Amino acid sequence: MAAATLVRRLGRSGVLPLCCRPPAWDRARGPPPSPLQPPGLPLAPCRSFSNNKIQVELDESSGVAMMKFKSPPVNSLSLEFLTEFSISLEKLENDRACRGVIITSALPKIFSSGLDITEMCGKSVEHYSEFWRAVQELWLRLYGSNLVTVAAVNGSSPAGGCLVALSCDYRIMADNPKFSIGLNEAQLGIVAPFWFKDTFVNIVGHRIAERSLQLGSLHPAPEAHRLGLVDELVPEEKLMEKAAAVMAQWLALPDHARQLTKTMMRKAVLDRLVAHREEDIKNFITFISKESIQKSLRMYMEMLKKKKS
Ligand code: CO8
Repeated sequence: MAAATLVRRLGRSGVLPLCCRPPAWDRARGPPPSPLQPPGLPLAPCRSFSNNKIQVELDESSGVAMMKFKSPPVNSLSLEFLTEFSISLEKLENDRACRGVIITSALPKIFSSGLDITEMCGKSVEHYSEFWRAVQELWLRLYGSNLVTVAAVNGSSPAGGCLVALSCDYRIMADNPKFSIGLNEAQLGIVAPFWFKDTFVNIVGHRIAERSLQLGSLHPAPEAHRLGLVDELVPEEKLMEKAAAVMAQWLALPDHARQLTKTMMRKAVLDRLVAHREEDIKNFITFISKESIQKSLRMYMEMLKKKKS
């Protein structure tokens, strides 16, 4: 399906971030079961849906969904990917059987390479506007989700990929110094917008964020853990087991108390973008349309290609 059609469909579906939606804590649900399948029991009922970019499996007995990015070569966040991602989250959010989602990658070594740079190069103003709205939409939906969100970061995660992880409630990363994570926009000659920065500051604090953003640092996994950018490091083969255990811990609390607390912590940041959304799109278009910025992005893409040869 064309990305533009998906975006229109998303618009019609009335997707709203947590700050604008009625809370889900009035959903009558029983006590939280364990997201780990007990050994020896028949497999729990599982529902799956999948699109070109993302595969989702919901274990109905635990209420935990597994979302896997599967867009080779590097899970870059194209307009189509962002739209599919928002639609998948919306489906889970509206599914009474779902209480939490673990987000990971089906590709080896890469969680997500961030925003698809080709979407920001040599395109029309209308395209930039549509693309940036989709980036905003995804962040509002993920950062404002009522679900428990756990990122199982099983590979490198620059820029927009890092934002996806930062927007979750908890981050577990594979303990491999070759995998790095961070908001490296400055290295591309571009600037992370205020809501990327706010999300980052809320996790690592002002000083670390200030230095890391100015330098466009990509932090190898052990350093990211030391800075608090990721909550835990585990050997790669234990990543999913750990993610399931963390999920069980978070789901052991009553949804309403956890959700109200999350809203209390995140609402101001979400509201800030909601209040300045159109202005933020205009700023993006003005910035990205500058010839000097276009040149920086082209040079960065060339550098990526040269690195291979
Ligand atoms: N967008 C588009 N294409 C990409 C991207 C990307 N983000 N990343 C990689 N690619 C392409 C490469 O060009 C290459 O294409 P081809 O095969 O045609 O030459 C292909 O994907 C594979 O890439 P690599 O060979 O580099 O793969 P590796 O496995 O060696 O490395 C990495 C994977 C580590 C992900 C590496 O590709 C990399 O570092 N990529 C760049 C990541 C990056 O810097 N992303 C930042 C994107 S900007 C963003 O997310 C926020 C922008 C905020 C905008 C604010 C503006 C105001």
